[in-house]
Amino acid sequence: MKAGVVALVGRPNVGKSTLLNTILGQKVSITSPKPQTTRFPIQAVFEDERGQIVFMDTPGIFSKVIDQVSARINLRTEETIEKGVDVVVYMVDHTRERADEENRVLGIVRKLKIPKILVINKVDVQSPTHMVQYRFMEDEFDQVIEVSALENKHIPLLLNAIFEYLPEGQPFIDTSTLPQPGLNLDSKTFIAEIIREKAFLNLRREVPYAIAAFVDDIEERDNGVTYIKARLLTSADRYKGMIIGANGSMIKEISMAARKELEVAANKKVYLELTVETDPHWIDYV
Ligand SMILES: Nc1nc2c(ncn2[C@@H]2O[C@H](COP(=O)(O)OP(=O)(O)OP(=O)(O)O)[C@@H](O)[C@H]2O)c(=O)[nH]1
Ligand SMILES: [Mg+2]
Repeated sequence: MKAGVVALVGRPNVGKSTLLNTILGQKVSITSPKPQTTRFPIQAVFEDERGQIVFMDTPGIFSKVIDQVSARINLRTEETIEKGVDVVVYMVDHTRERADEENRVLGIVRKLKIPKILVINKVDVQSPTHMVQYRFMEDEFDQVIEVSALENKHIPLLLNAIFEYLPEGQPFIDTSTLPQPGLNLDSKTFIAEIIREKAFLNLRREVPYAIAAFVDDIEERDNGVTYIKARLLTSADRYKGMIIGANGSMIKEISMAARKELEVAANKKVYLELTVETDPHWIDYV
């Protein structure tokens, strides 16, 4: 049997969380077209007859730290990959140029003395492509695999490679004790993440980077409805206005999208009471 920890690393937006969701066959990590959607390492467990893989989805590392949020996020990623990881899956997006940012992440990964798999993602997209620039990195890796995380292409090849490099051992996470199948997140955090994803998908420009989501209460009512009380916290009044939108249209949109997804995930009716607050300490919830 094989068992170990695999870190998914790469710059923002390459598709790390999408890959994790595809491998697990369920949503465990939120995704969006905006960089640094993932803010803290998310642990999810994959098991089959070959053994157990504990995946760590990490936030994409920014080359230039532009604010307090990304400084905190970068640090978390670096700390995660420096301890207790058996195999690193380094993901790149061939549709974007390599640039400085990639070199920064590569610099961090280069120092690790563990097996490394280079995963070139988004091969469902043919153009634009900078494949040559990424193929150039292959000497530094034990194996290179081209995949489409979104379209579930070549994922079994990747799993084969991971099991090949994973150490022999017994599974060390008892998945039957996890709050949700395969996923090591409590429900408040999971719900807050779904809400934050909908905010990321709907809000423009810098607003997503000035918010945090927080769940205050989850209650199973007698009528079978799950009642959830949650808040979006933001740094400034001008953002609060944008999150609420004209006549409350934006917050309604975010709230409805989150509720729909939570209803499907929980297979129950959900009532979501979502409010927006300006909170100078919002960053403590990031
Ligand atoms: N065409 C295509 N798009 C993809 C693929 N994988 C991911 N994407 C898209 O790329 C965007 C970013 O995906 P994420 O999974 O959030 O990326 P990430 O690497 O986790 O990003 P951070 O959490 O910000 O570091 C989303 O819009 C995805 O739908 C793929 O294989 N093909
Ligand atoms: Mg992510």
